[in-house]
Amino acid sequence: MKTLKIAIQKSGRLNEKSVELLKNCGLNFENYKSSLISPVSNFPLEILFLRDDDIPEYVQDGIADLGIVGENVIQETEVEVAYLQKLGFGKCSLKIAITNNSDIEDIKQLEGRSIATTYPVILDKFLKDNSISADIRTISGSVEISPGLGLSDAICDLVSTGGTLKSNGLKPFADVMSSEAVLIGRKGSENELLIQELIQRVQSVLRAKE
Ligand code: PRT
Ligand code: ZN
Repeated sequence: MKTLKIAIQKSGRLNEKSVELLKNCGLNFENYKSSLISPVSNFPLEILFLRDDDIPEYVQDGIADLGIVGENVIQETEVEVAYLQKLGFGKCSLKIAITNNSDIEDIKQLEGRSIATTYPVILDKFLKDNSISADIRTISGSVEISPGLGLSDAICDLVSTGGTLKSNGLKPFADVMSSEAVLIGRKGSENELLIQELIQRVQSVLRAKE
């Protein structure tokens, strides 16, 4: 029997919950911070620890059979993967936010304005859907300081508690998408039986939590 591979985040907001979910599925593995691959001793499975941004492509390309990643990352990387199960953690929303003293009151007023984001693909679709043409400024991080520095009129970033927006003098203005961690798989994988077995275990862990 071929060994399955599942890709999860190596470190960050989804790591701990992903590891906990797999352990609750009865899978025995060592969770060494230094290793990139961890074999499961009681199931034909290996766990790959990766940057979250790389997970959708690894699954699409068949390097991993399964993955756990935020929906926001999947949408941004525009890959073709199968959504197998929503996992109920890592919940957040991608929002456009403006400064507390901004003159923008209606979403149409974003026309011609600049918006800083690390999610240019999703933002571009949202703006097109709303027939708005704005200047998307793609940056790699610390998006929330950009309006204060005069680099943009608005930002588009993930929000969970809203604390980061608040402490940077920003307020949420428009919802672009909501997201949570999901289990993804490759379309047309040859390991269907083992994958089904794992999905069933994941679903019974989730049901037990309800
Ligand atoms: O190193 P690697 O590339 O793997 O990780 P990363 O730094 O890219 O991602 P990480 O670990 O920060 O987030 C992983 C995933 O967690 C994201 O892709 C989302 O699906 C999910 N998630 C849930 C969040 C948040 N909540 C969140 N609040 N990701 C980021 N944030 C950030 C947000 O960008 C902002 O800076 O937290 C800040 C806002 O939080 P609040 O609580 O102040 O609103
Ligand atoms: Zn990342």
